[in-house]
Parts: sequence; C-alpha cells; structure tokens
Amino acid sequence: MPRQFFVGGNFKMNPASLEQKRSLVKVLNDAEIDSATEVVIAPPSLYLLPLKESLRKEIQVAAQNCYCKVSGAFTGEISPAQLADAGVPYVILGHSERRTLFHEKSELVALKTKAALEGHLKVILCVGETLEEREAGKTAEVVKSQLRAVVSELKESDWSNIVIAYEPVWAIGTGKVATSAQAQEAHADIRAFLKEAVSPAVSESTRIIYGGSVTAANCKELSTRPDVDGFLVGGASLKPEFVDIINAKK
Ligand code: G2H
Repeated sequence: MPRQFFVGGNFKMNPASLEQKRSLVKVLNDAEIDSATEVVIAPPSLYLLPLKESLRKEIQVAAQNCYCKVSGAFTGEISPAQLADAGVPYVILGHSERRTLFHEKSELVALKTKAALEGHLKVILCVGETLEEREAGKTAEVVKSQLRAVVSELKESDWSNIVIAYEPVWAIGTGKVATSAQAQEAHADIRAFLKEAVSPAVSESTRIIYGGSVTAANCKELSTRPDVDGFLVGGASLKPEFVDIINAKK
C-alpha cells in the first residue's frame, strides 16, 4: 500500500498571540488543500484546544512534547493521557530543540514515545545529526543510535502509529535546506535500519518525513524522492506558503 503523504506544521513557541494563530487557521480553513495528504499542526499546548475547535476537520493537531508518566508531581509537564483525553491525536517527540536546549537524551525520548503510544497518541519522532556529526561522516550512525533507543522500547505493532521526522540539526531554522539527494540518502538509511531492526513490513509502511528549512520553493523537489513521505515544517508553517507545502504532491 502506498504511504500517505504527511505534512506537519511545527509552530514551536510562535506566534506571540492567539489572534495571529487565528489568522493562520483562517488561511488553512479557506485554502484548497490536497485531500490525499495528512495535515497536522502543532501550536504551543495552551492553544491546542481553541485551534482544534476552529480548524477544519481534515486538519489535526499535535502537541510539541509530553512527559512519560500518566499523572503526578511533574510541574510544568503534560501527560499523554491528558492529551488523549483532550482529543489531541499526535505528539512531536525528540525534536532537536528538546534534545539540545532541554537536554533530552535518546533514552528519555524512547520512554516518552512508549508512554505516548500506550496513551493512544500517535508520535512524530524526530531524529537528526549535527553539522559536526555529518562532517565526521557519522550521520547514519547518529540517526540509527537515536532510533535504536526507541526500537528497544517498542513492539512491532507500535510502529503503525509513528511518523519519523528526519531533521538534520544544521538545516533547522537556518535557511540551509538539505539537498533532495541528502534527504533521500538519510531516509533510505532509516528505512534500511527499520528493515533490519524491526521488520520489512514496518520499513515499507513507516512514513519518513523531512524537516529543516522546508519552504514552498524547495518542497516540490524534495517531494519527488521516493523515501521522502512528507515534511515537518517550522518557520514556513507560520506563513500562507504552508498551503503550497501541503500541496507539494498535487
Ligand atoms: C525543523 C523545522 C520544524 P524549520 O525544526 O520542525 O523547523 O522549518 O524552521 O527549520
């Protein structure tokens, strides 16, 4: 079965006001969007519910993070159970900003992924190498080790609820997008890893999306690559051009 194209908008801690978010929602609600593409937007958690209410039903929402426990004394955290109870279907985990700025190790990302799946969320799982690691020829090794931590926590059936986002750290928010050949190579390596570490069926069916300075201008070329199953978009998801990225395959 062909993999459904997937486009996520990661608003990060933007924009500043609910009003600005409403105008982004209006652009999305009024746009002609490719019905064959799965579309998810991830606003800051405070805005998940109002945006979910005002978005057209084909567009889903995602949290940008969650913790690995169901409830308890974890000030500032939000649990998978709470997100699921609020009707939020997706969560982004392992984003490089969480790994770098908030010191999340792959083991914690793996525990969060397991907890999110057990809490009936779907996970957009981010992996990717730094520039230093790429220049040292360690891209595949780094990405595999980030994935291996997750593989060891999951059952084969869990993978139907995971979308992997390959996000090279050097391309995130820098305007320096990976070439489509670089993205294809990394995605093919991830698919080969899934085949060996999980199963051929999971390798074939798991969506692997690219993130890092995706724009309306570069998305079409990236989308022609066989292992690029969509995008996770940061900066450009806050602009009307996000619609063109959603429609990259149209
Ligand atoms: C990568 C991406 C979204 P941007 O973090 O996850 O952000 O498109 O701004 O590089």
